[in-house]
Amino acid sequence: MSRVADLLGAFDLDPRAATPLYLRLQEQIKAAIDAGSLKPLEALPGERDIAEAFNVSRVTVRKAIAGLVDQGLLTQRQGSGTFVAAKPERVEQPLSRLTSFTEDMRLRGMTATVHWLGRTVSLASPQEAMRLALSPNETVVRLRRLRFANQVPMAIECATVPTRFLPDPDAVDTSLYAVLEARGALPVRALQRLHAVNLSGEDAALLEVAPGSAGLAIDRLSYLDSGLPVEFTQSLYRGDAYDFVAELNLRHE
Ligand code: 16G
Repeated sequence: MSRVADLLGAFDLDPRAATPLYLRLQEQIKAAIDAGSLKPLEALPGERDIAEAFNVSRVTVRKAIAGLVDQGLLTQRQGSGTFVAAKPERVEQPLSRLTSFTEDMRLRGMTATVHWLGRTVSLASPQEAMRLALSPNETVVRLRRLRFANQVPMAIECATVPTRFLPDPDAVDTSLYAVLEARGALPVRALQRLHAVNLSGEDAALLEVAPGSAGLAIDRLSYLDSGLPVEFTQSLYRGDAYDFVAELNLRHE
C-alpha cells in the first residue's frame, strides 16, 4: 500500500456522488486526523502523491487542503510542507497565584520558548503613563512576544514596563520576570481582568487556530512591594489551551 492509502485509507471516487470531490477528500483527511492515523505535527503526504494515489487533480487536493488550513486542522509552513496542527495540552492555571509564563510551563514539565514580535523603547503613551503612574516624559519598554509551550503557540503577550525598572529590552531572553527579579523589581501583587474574544485573522494565524476561534484576553497590572506599578501586560490566550481555576472561600466574619 502507498503511504497515502496507509494514512488516509482508500478513496471512493464514485462520480455519481452529490458532494464535490474536494469536500469528500477533506472529510477523508479529517477522519484520518480524528482516528489518529495522522498525528499532531505529522507531515501530510505531498499534494502530487495524494493526487496520484486517489486519481484526482492537484487542484482538488489543493482546495481540500486550503479548507482544512482555514479550519485550523492543518498548518502550512513555507518551504517545508503541510502538517497536522498541534493539539495543545490543556493547562490549568490558578487565578490566585502570581506566576510567570516560563515558571507556569516549567511546573508542568513543559518548555517555554519565545518568538519575538517586537521590543522597543518609547515615550509612554498618555494611557500607559496613567496606568503605570508615570510622568509624561518617562520612557517604557514594550515587549511583544508569541509564547510557546513545547513548540505549541499558546499566547500573544504585549508587556509594557517602565525603563526605570527595565532599561534594556534586550536583557529579556525568555522570561521577563527572571530579569525583573534579578533587578530587584519582581512584582508581588497584580490585578487581572479577563474576557472572552474571537481571535481575529492575524492573531489566529500566529496562534495557529482558525480565524474566529475562541480566545481569552487578559490584562495584568502588577505592582512592586512599594505599591508602584511595574508591568502592564495584555495577553491573548488560545481558548483551547487554558483553564483558569480560582479557589473561593466563604468569608467568616
Ligand atoms: C504571564 C503573565 C504576564 C507576565 C508573564 C511573565 C498572565 C495572564 N500573564 O504570562 O503578565 O508578563 O507571565 O512571564 O498570566 P515570563 O517571565 O515568562 O516572561
